[in-house]
Amino acid sequence: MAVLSGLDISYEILFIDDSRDDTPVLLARLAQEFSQVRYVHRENNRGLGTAVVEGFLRSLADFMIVMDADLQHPPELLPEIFKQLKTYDIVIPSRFIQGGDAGGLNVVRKFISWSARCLGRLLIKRLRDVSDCTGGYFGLRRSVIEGAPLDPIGWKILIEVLVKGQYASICELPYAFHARDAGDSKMGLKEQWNYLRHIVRLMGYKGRDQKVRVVRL
Ligand SMILES: Nc1nc2c(ncn2[C@@H]2O[C@H](COP(=O)(O)OP(=O)(O)OP(=O)(O)O)[C@@H](O)[C@H]2O)c(=O)[nH]1
Ligand SMILES: [Mg+2]
Repeated sequence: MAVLSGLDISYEILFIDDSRDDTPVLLARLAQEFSQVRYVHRENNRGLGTAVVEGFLRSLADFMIVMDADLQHPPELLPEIFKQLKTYDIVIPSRFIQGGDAGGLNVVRKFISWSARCLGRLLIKRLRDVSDCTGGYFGLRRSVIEGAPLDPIGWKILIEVLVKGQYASICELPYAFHARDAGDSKMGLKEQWNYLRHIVRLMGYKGRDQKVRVVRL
């Protein structure tokens, strides 16, 4: 909110919460205090990908930005993402272009993340020109996913959007992904397995051919 209040836009922050702890109590308090905050609490946790789809369905906005709730995705980038969404259909902050940094991951995680990206880009044409297709920070125009049959497995909602969405342009912005400073990671073997299942399912998806321009800033 500190970042967004400097912009002359109306916005909302929508939390999709699958927790089993006291998070809904905290979110209710926040929503009461700040009219820009809304939240949805789901009883049956169906994972990060479906949480984002739920967010898309609940939002009425023309421009939407997806980010992790632990603030590893720097909110300082929100104004730039928003600005570029006026020109491009999808805006993807990337750790892997000049000026970007994936320092928040240890060596093992970096290797797993690199293999996952290589595999996705090798097997799925629409991921080929995108340097950070496995990240969770991105912005999009509503028109990209309107009518798209989004049905992700696991976490990687961006690959689902890139394969099933309708868009003509993508903008990549460099950013630094810093280490989490509290709590435990939820990324584990199960999510890596889900990613493989997701890739296999998307390989079978017959989308329309579309020409896409990818611009790196
Ligand atoms: N709604 C919902 N969100 C989730 C779920 N699992 C993870 N998330 C969100 O996804 C983000 C990424 O999960 P993290 O555990 O932080 O994993 P990571 O950022 O890839 O890796 P770390 O560097 O270890 O934090 C979290 O910050 C949450 O916002 C889930 O089951 N439901
Ligand atoms: Mg995290």
